[in-house]
Formats: sequence, C-alpha cells, structure tokens
Amino acid sequence: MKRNLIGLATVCATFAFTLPAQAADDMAGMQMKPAASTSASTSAPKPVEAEVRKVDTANGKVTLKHGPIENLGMSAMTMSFPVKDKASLARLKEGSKVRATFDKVNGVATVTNIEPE
Ligand SMILES: [Cu+2]
Repeated sequence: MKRNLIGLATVCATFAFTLPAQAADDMAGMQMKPAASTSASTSAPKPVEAEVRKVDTANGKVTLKHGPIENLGMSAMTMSFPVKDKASLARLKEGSKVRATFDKVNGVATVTNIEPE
C-alpha cells in the first residue's frame, strides 16, 4: 500500500515536470481535492426523520430508527451511529422523534447534526 502510493507520487511528479504548465496546474488542482469529495454521492446531506431508540453517551453513539438517507444511499432501518457532537446526546430522549443529518466522517456514517423534532 505504502509502496504503491510512493510509486504513484513519483509518476505524478514526473508528469508534472513533463506536461505543459497549464496541464500541470490542472493536475495539482485535482490532487488538492480531499478524498471525501470524490466519493460523495450527488445529493447533499439533509435532515432525515428518525426516532431515538437508544442513547449511548459513554460511547458517543445513538441508535436511530431512521428514514431513507439519500446522501448515504441508505434505506430506512434501525441502526447505531457515532455522533459528531457528543454533547447533543444529552438533549435526546429514548423514544423521541428527531431530525438527524448524516454524513460520512472518515468513511463512517455519522450523525453530524441532530435536533429534537
Ligand atoms: Cu441505516
């Protein structure tokens, strides 16, 4: 893995030197993009209706019965998520309805915002 990355970096560096200045600039721009933006789906995160099933403050997680999450390509189900803002868990009550926004953080489906409905 590490060896491949080094090999790739070497190839890119070689191209940057041999290509015309404009092309090299384009390539640099492409490399600047964070990995997350290239793997993100077309729809932006938006609040999803959900019901709190379990609040796990010790581990910073919440179990939600959620509706379809378009931006993650996930259908309705009940599952546990890590929560970005651990403090928000204190406002949640098991059995209550919420509106939650989900996004991938380091490749993991995470609750990035959660508000009581
Ligand atoms: Cu799910």
